[in-house]
Amino acid sequence: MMSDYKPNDVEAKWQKQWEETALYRQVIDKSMPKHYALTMLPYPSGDLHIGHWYAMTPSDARARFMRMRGYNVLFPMGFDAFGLPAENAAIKNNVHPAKWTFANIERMRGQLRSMGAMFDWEREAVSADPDYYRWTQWFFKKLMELNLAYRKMSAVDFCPNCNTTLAREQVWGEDRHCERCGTPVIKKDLEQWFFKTTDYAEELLDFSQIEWPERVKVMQTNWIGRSTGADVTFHTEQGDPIEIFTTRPDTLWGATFMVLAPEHPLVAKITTDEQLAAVTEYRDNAQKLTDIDRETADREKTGVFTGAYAINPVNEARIPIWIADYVLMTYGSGAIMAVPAHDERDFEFATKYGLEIIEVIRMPGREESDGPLEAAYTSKYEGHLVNSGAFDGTAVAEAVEKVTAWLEEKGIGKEAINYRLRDWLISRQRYWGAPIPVIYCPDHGAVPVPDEELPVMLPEDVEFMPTGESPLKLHEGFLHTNCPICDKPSLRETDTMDTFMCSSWYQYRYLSPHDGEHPFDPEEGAYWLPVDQYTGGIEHATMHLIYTRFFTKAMREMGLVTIDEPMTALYNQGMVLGEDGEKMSKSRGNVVAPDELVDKFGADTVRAYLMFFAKWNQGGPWNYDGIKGPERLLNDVWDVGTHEYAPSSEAAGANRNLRRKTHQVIRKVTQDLEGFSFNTAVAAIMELRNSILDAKKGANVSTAVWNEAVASLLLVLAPIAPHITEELWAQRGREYSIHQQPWPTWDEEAAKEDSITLVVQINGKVRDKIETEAGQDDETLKEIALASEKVQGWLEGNPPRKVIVVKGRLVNIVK
Ligand code: ANZ
Repeated sequence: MMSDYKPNDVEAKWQKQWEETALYRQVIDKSMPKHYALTMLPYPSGDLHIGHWYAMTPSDARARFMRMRGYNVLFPMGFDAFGLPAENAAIKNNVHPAKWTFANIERMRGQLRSMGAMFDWEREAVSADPDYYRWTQWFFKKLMELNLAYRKMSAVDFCPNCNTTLAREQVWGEDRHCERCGTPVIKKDLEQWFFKTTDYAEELLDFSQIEWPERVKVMQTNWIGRSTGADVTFHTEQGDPIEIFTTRPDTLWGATFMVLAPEHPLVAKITTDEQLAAVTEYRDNAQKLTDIDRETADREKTGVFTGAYAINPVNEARIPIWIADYVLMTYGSGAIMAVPAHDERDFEFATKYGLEIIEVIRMPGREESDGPLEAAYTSKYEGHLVNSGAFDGTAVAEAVEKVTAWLEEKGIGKEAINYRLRDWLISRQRYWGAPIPVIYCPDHGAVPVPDEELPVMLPEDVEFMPTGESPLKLHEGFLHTNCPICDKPSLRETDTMDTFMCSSWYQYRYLSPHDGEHPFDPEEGAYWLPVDQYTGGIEHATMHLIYTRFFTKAMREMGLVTIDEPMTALYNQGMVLGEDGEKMSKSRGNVVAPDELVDKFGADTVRAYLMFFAKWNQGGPWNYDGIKGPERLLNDVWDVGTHEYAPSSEAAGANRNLRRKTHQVIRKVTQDLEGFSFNTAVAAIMELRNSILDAKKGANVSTAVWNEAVASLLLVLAPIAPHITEELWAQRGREYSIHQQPWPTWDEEAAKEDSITLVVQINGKVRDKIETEAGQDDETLKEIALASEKVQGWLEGNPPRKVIVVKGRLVNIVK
């Protein structure tokens, strides 16, 4: 039968009506509990792909569900509009990044509307709008005031051929070459701005106020990387202090050499003439590697002797000082004591270069006479100290604490904590970003631009071709200004801000995107904050989600918020892959285009399919055959919803069954949507559809039961397929809008299965079948089975060896 369901007509009609009636306008209403649902804002690449649909439409269904459950739900949308791709596209096609970006945004707004999501467009925020970046700049100044922003020399990746600095994602391959021209990248030192994320390292490790996936918490914890140990001061023979950080002060007596990072400032001073050439060459080579390369555990260890010696403060031993790239300048103090007997890297290094290995932790079962160690013994829990003076015999589990106390007493060292987390480098030598609002005065140094002069506008007439400099440096009108304090001719900062800065606070700007007086309206903030439910991809587990937490804590310091965390709950969706199971990409030709699907099937079917085809947090391959299931579902719903039901004379026969299914499905969908289990929710709705189709065919239920079933079907489907349900709701003469109806509740009594047939097996053979009440727990079912006369007969008075209940329907007895 051809259905007269025309999704495109239905969808256009309701999208228009929703807009005209401001159905999704979300305003403060203190009589209702609030729910701030946020999904990660897109980058305006110009085309909404299926990944956006996958991230956003289930989030929208969840937001709609919360609304029907009686919450005042805010669900905003915007664009993370600054960044490199706009500049690259501009260089390639010779269009201005602003033009490219805003044209893309316009196109994507239309595409986003086609989803039928409940976005409140009046709350839209676009980070490249002067109205927005004015506040990004204002936040920069606030961070300066709080001493959370500072300037420091730091290395950037630089392509000597393109003559430009490169972002991390523009450096490719193991040989670290330029994405554009293939030339190996070098490091260049520049003065850059940093935010002190490290000030919050400890607080960022505390997840007690947020319900985030374990995986994200673990990734953040590792990213922050807290280690406890001791700072210990060694001295060179000449008397220069060398500070080291160690997590194992208990192994100090086993330190047989020291290693400095090749960039360590002391290297130049201590290197002997004989070693100078080798040291210089090694240093130059180390420059080319990233910290990540250098830390890779399975890289062969290399290094060079400096010719100098240090004195171990605990036993006055004279030990050689080497440089090696496995020691990083960016961690601890950039120098280590090497304990080859108990550290794997040091063991490998000592073995390679013939350096001394002294065992200071004796593993249980090992004897003095067992000969040299074959590998580093690294346990912190088992064994005792040897060759360690007064500490000989101390259990290793207690040794760190005891030795640290002794070091403090002797004034050689002290307890210390180190973090892997680095301060956040926010300077970008790029055009398409928010200008850093600072003026450099010859007398006053770095002076923030006064508030009344914000925003520092990004000029449009800029040569942004790669030249090796920040493009704004070449704009005379932008560059030259006067000092806000003394009016002397001064220069503006010409770097722009990392776009992660823009996205660290966008959830606040949504609250009042047109506010000219504050970054966000405090009244809106008091009502809506924090975000109750955030959804987005796992790829943001560290950077974005650490930056926005840092930002919120800093905003608390600014007195702007009273919350400690930006987002109470987080849920990560998976990814839609191509039909071939691979990541979608143009070159593979496996890209699924949502616009075409919407034309062909309608947005509701695409939404239902995306929610149905896989568990949302897992994702999986797209399947064109698979979409037929949801397509049929919506056609059937249309069929049922538009059907004039007339019960037959002996109707009511199947009342109980349809009512039961209705209430069971309401219960199931409620629980599933609560837990983001969209696929099982759609499956349950399909079951209800089946039961309704059966009733339709038999015309064997009462009108009341039929109406309840159909209304419930539409209500539970409304968050998933918002247009068709709205249309059928209206056709059935119900009040506008279905999306403002209370979520249906279920009656436990009605949902209860009447009875089940309990199958009892003994040693795998069916021996009895017992009719019993449904929904009893396993213990009760065991008792019922064992009480059966037939079973007792088979057991012949012996207790069973084992009784297993399977799925509440089967009892397996082992005799
Ligand atoms: C001596 C020692 C003996 C160490 C031993 C370990 C085991 P985590 O746990 O990651 O914090 N280290 C310190 N600074 C370093 C740097 N800048 N680059 C490379 N390695 C560095 O690691 C701390 C340990 O890593 C420190 O403890 C130090 O080696 C090394 F049986 O000191 B240890």
